[in-house]
Amino acid sequence: MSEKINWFPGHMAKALRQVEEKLKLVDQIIEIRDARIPQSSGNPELADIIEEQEITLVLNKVDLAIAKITRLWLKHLREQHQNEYRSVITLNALKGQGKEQLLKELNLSYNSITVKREEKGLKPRPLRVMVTGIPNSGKSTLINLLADQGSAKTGSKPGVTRGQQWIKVGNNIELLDTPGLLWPDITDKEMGYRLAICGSINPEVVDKELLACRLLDYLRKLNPQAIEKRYQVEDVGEHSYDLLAKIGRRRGCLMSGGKVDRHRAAGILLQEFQQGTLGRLTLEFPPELLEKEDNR
Ligand SMILES: Nc1nc2c(ncn2[C@@H]2O[C@H](COP(=O)(O)OP(=O)(O)OP(=O)(O)O)[C@@H](O)[C@H]2O)c(=O)[nH]1
Ligand SMILES: [Mg+2]
Repeated sequence: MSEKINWFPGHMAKALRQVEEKLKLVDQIIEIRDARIPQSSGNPELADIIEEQEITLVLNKVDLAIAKITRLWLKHLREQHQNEYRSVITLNALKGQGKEQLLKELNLSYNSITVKREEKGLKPRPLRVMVTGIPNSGKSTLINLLADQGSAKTGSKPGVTRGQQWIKVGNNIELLDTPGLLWPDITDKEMGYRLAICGSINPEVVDKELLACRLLDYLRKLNPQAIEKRYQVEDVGEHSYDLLAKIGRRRGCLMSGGKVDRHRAAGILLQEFQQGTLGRLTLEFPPELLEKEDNR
């Protein structure tokens, strides 16, 4: 595999320019991250282009992350990054856990811009919020949750939303759906793997077998029962490459001559993980937790 993960499709460069253009029009930003990878799912380019708008950080897909670690992330982000974010919220955009808190935040912002406008003698207008984040993080799903209707197209692959779209939430809020953004050079390979494992980078541009092995490394450490139960394999302690072959054999991924088709097995494993069938997993940890582990 090359030094950099080369995944930057042309439409994303355009999407970044469009986000920059629309920034002037919005009052606030909702930045969505994936609760399984709170660090890698934060786009460093976003911080560079946002000027005065306040950011509400949403850790989405909490149903797929390990709850205890999410709580630590929440504490870390609220305490160590309080100057960067207006608030940090956890969400399950599919089921709606966290919706009320998010709506409360947005209504508070609406009240505050309305008061400011009144002071200037201006009529009230809806709060304009840009929803941004990496591909597949759940931006369109969040918008549908708040708007109570299927206005935004969603899908399990990255790059579903291709253009921007304004969607109304009641009379007071307007949300701008935007295409997922990544940054052009992902030089940290491990970060790239984690993004691809969680479905934010098209798996076709990364080595699937390698990704599956990385995923098995994480699962083995944090949720080994998930592999044992799902694929009926024992001794998950062995090397991930061999474990992948075992899983392939269990799933009937065989080539002529009876050799295991690891590529197909890797596809199954990644898909099942991304669908949540393998249960909860968090791939990144707040620094406080890592320090504690180091001192053990
Ligand atoms: N389990 C779970 N799945 C979610 C959640 N939020 C979104 N999804 C799923 O994640 C996938 C991506 O959701 P989208 O809303 O299309 O993501 P997006 O950020 O708009 O993606 P792009 O438009 O491609 O950038 C879909 O299959 C959603 O059903 C969540 O909180 N939990
Ligand atoms: Mg979308």
